[in-house]
Amino acid sequence: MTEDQNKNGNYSASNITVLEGLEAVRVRPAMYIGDVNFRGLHHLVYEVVDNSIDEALAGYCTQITVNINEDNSITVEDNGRGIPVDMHEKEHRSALEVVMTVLHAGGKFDKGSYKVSGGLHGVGVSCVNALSDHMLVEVYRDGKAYRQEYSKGLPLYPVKEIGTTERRGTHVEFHPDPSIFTVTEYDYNTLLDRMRELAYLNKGIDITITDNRPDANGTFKSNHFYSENGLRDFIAYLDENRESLMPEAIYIEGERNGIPIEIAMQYNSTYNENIHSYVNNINTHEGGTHLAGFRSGLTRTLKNYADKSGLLQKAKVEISGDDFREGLTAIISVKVAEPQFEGQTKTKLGNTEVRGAVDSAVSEMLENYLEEHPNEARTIVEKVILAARARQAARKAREMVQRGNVFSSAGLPGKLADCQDGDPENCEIYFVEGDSAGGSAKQGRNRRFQAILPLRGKILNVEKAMRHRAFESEEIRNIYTALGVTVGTPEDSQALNLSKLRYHKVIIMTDADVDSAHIDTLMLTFFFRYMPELIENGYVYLATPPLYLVKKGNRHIYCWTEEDRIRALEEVGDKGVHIQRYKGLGEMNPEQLWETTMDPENRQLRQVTIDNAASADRVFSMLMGDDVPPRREFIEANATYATIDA
Ligand code: 0RA
Repeated sequence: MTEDQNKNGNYSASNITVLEGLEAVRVRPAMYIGDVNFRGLHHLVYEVVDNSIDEALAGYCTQITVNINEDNSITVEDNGRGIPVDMHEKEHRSALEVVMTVLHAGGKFDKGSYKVSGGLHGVGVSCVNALSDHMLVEVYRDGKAYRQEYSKGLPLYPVKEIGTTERRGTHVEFHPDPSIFTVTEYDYNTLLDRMRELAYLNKGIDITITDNRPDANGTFKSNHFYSENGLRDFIAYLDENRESLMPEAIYIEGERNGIPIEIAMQYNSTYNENIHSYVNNINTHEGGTHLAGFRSGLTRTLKNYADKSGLLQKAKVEISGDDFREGLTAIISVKVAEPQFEGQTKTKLGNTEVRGAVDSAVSEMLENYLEEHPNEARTIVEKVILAARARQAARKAREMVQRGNVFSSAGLPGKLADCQDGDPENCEIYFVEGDSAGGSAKQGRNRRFQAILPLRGKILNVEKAMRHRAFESEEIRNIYTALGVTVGTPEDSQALNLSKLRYHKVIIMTDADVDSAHIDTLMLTFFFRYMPELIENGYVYLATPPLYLVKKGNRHIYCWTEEDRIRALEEVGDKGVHIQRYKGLGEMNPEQLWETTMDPENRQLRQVTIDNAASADRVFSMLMGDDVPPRREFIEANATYATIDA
């Protein structure tokens, strides 16, 4: 505790509290920021930006800039009021120091309104400070500039005045502590997606993000976001590659029982439901009461309208809740004073009062909309009727899928080479492209815990297919039956029952070429649209076969990248060396395939995660939709998966 600082040069109770707090964060960082890997690293930025967003929502800030610096430190600047710097009576130090060093100090300086943004973990800037080997804050307030610096959360000196200024606002710089994080390099696209999302969710704020690390061509990236129309702009962005059925999105903005509610929705010609929900700017992947309120309000209002219009009786078809959401893209954003987050990943809103608030806002505004827009109303009802008809066909197909699962092994696909272990936790299934690679994999595998399902070429592009077509596809049915999962609960007819999942690692294994990248994308599209729970729980992986084998005498070095290859050549010298370029899995014999790609000791599995669901949604609609030119551009520009962090 020798570094503990106090104006009087001695310890006080509050100093000790600070040290204990910071120590707790450094000992168990994952408890505060989720993890110490890629996600946690990026979470630090969101935590700092959230403070500026709060200042903007309070009405005092219009501009936020984010910079990734050359050393992978981050600078966040805003033009808000600036963090207060006056002396804190009890604590004998500046308010700024308290905000920066005391866990959960944010609330002590209440701005008169509740804190609306706030990361999933909502841990505050002091937590970022504790996990940074260096942090610097400058405040520009009342014509003066102030500064303080920290290391691992401890101030290096008391807050000092550094001069006069015309500016107003806060400047925060931090460098994540490499002894804490397993990954220390920031990904521009990940931060970019989040800044874009924040700009749409909080209209009227200017957000600029810049990457000051030169890329291979020596250029720098910078993007500016500003949304005038909020969620309406967000919908237009998400549906850019889909064919809209309406001239503009339906928009709802208002407040119910003190809960601000903003919703935009639009029907398109696809068959997918794309609903993204947010609470206090946090994406609630698992939904919750706000989503339930939206669904019930939407269903009831549209059903009433359809009944009244007489179109329904003519169609003679029974409509279910799902039918109202086919081809619907919607964003629901609510601000809740004391959100209760539940669920496996703590992204499900539990506050019961929100359900009725959203339901009533949706019903009232949608009713007005339908009255005032009879043409759009008719389009929607016709779309719903089509969906209901397709659903009846889909149910038959789906029942076939589910019936298969009742007879355990007897019902498994003939092509599946199953494993012996009965505990799903230990088991893996490889989806392998083509029968020849499938053959190698079957011979090379460890049959105790590894199952192989060869896939015939390209699976159905589910982005363009109606649901019953997907369930009719033999390959897709094989995937369901092999995995053992069933679809549909009384609550949600599209939910996946994971309790019967037979393998906790679902591995896509394809060649390392462009065609295979397309197969990977088709598979991932299928998992993203039909089994998102599988990805969310971290069960989906991509296998990575090596690109080269460098051989000299009896030395064999497998190489996964160009750099690996260069390093290998340096190691063995290039005299008498033989380099084999693997064009496909089929070129490897079973032993090689096991050694390089399947053996848990040596293989490099990439876990598929969804960092930003809205962005992933848009990417999939672009990659797999009808509009070919952007797809080609995208594939040419991106060797790997844009927002799918593998
Ligand atoms: C506490 C009180 C006030 C402003 C802030 C915090 C504040 C914090 C951050 C963090 C990043 N940017 C920020 N901008 C403001 C209000 C102070 C007042 O009443 O003037």
